[in-house]
Amino acid sequence: MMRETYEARAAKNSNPLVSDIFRIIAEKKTNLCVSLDVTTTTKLLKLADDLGPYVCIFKTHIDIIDDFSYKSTIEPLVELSKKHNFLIFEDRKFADIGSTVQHQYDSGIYKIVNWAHLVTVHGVPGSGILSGLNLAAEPVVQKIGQHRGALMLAQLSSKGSLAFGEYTQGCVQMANESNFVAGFIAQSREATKLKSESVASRDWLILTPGVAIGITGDGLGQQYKTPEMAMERGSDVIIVGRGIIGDDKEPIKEAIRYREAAWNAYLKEIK
Ligand code: 5IU
Repeated sequence: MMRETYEARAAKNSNPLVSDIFRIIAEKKTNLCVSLDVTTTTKLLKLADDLGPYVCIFKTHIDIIDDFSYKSTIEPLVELSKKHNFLIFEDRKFADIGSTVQHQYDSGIYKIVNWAHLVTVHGVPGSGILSGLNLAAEPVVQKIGQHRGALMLAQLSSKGSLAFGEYTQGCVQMANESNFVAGFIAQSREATKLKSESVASRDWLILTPGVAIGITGDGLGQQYKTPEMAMERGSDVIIVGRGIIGDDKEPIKEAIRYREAAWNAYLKEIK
């Protein structure tokens, strides 16, 4: 599948967050997002510092950190994001009505909107979920001058997922009608094209999880494809967790390997 360069897409995209991401990818020559699924602040921060130079985005599940505190977990993570020029993506998978997600986004102990550039969102509740999140984001964007955006869960990598066909199409329709959406979590770009499209599709950012080299699953439903397969299906950024930070891995060595695999796959396809 032929594609335009990240630079060209950064210049044309009307969504400033998506432009920023394409620019970071082009500058750092990395379309790798590492999923930091660890349970202590020390591990999180060490990996963010060690792997920061090799990624465009770090994905977090902040609610699995045992010793979480805003001051000792988030503040240093934000400093590292400036040091290494990466964005932070909290894989929160919001799934409630607009009013509830608004508070889940800006309140509680995590105050996700203050530090996460991207968050994941389910389409199940309907478009009010995007309006609620956008309401929480507006004052923060104003105050700190950073952009915020949602990635809608168009497709999952796990076996038996119910997110396909008409459901996926419904998510894309919802995304089209909201400026808060930056793109999708999907297994292929094709899935994010509307079948009945009258307006030109936006240049969505596509992130693909379920990527690993030399392994097909994890015994809990995860289904892996290689970086090359993800890129061939039109992904912009591969998301890798245990392939890089698994217990038996050397994270820096693996990050370099996955980054190279995904970047070379991109270079093969550019116009
Ligand atoms: N993740 C998936 N598949 C999905 C979605 C999210 O694997 O469809 I949506 C998350 C889960 C985990 C990471 O945090 O991405 C993948 O980790 P591993 O590379 O360790 O399987």
